[in-house]
Amino acid sequence: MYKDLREYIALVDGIGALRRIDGADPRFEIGGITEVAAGSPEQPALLFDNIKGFPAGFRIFSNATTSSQRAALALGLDPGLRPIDALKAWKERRSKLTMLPPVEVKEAPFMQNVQIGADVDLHRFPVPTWHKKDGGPYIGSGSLVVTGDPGSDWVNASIYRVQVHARNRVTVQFDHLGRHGAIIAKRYWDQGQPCPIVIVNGQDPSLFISGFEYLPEGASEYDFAGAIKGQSIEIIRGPRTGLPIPAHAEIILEGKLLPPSEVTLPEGPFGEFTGYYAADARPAPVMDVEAVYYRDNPILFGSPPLKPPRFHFGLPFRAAGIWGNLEAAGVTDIVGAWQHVSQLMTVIALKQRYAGHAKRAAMIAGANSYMGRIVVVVDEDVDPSNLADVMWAVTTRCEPSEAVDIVRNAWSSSLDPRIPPEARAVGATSHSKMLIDACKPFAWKDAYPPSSALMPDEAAEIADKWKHALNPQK
Ligand SMILES: Cc1cc2nc3c(=O)[nH]c(=O)nc-3n(C[C@H](O)[C@H](O)[C@H](O)COP(=O)(O)O)c2cc1C
Ligand SMILES: [Mn+2]
Repeated sequence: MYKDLREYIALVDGIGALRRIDGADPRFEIGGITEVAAGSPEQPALLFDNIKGFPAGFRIFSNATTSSQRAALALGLDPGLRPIDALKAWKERRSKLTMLPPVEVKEAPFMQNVQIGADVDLHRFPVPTWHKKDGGPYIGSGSLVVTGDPGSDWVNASIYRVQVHARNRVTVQFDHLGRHGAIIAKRYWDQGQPCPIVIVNGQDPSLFISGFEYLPEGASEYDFAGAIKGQSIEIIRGPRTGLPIPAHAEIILEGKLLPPSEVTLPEGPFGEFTGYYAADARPAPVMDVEAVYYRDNPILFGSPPLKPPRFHFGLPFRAAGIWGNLEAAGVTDIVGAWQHVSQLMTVIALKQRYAGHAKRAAMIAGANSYMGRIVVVVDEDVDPSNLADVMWAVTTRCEPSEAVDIVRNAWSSSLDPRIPPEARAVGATSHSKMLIDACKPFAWKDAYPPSSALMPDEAAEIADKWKHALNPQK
């Protein structure tokens, strides 16, 4: 498996999925190219060099894991797997992972270049302004934010966006106060102390995936990344904070997150994963950047939120979580789970065994679908990862007057663009969810007009057997 981001980029290049781009402008253009590439059929990863206004070698890597193939590669799965099989393989591995704590090493390449105190200058990096109406440049669009609990040895390392405001000032944005970074920071602030903090940019993709996982309080994303790789993450201790830092990362910011009672800065707006700006600039905690370390020819890792279906991860990892939730709740015969429209629509495929089986799955999936307004349940002959097939089932098996339910006051967030202004003003961010039962009605499913189409496994077998004739160029 890859040791660091550079080895991962070489693997991506090896499967022909890397494009190199010279001369782009970090203000809007790199974001624009990233969005166009993420929406194109090949969805290539991008390595920008000779960035306008910056020395050669100061690079930016984007669209790291946006295709299903590269999401599989990042997990160490065969990138040739069909997406639904890759997600299934991940769901199975994920349920059996053993957390693996990091190991300390003596040296880190990012100590090749050190800026301390008055030397700190984030403007030396080509920090992109990703979208046109963004409030400023974001060095953290996929960076790990590392904090340590003052009362225990819990180290949290998850992803929160980081905006640059001045040469040594950035803000960190917690979506809500339940974020682990926010919980830990508050424990320092309540004692009148700033919170020691490290921002890690250009970590390897196992840490990017881990930083997005919902882990329980007290669990470390470093241990989960080690479990993904089957090998401990190598760390060194930050000279100022003592916090563990992945030794092979590219660019590190070390310092303190100041108590908001002392200072905040207006953060955002920032284009969100829904494809909107749901919130205007809001006050956010400020990090005083005391030191910056970076590798020679550093690679800034960027994963800006983009209009759906473009998403940070080409496999819907949250759907793997929901699939696991269904099994844990005792719902049998689930054959697949997927999310479309960047997590905003959840689909479950199952083999109906009893009346109410499909609705049972729909309710559990709906309860756990963050911000998702649409949940669909389909029979086992429908591939949940294929949106056209899912809509075929909806239009030919679902009688809306009988098989659609609306659940009110369900889980969404302030990022939801359809929360009405008056609700948003009082912090009410719930929405309703439509549960669509697109399965054949259980009572007469065996008398349902038979489908003329191949079963998905039959289609896959034929595609494999005749691939030379069907895709002569490959
Ligand atoms: C690219 C990317 C950007 C994200 N940006 C934010 C953010 O700005 N604020 C936030 O609270 N969560 C953000 N998230 C979601 C969190 O990383 C995710 O929910 C994580 O599980 C939170 O970890 P925690 O439980 O340790 O707080 C982002 C996720 C990704 C993949
Ligand atoms: Mn956490």
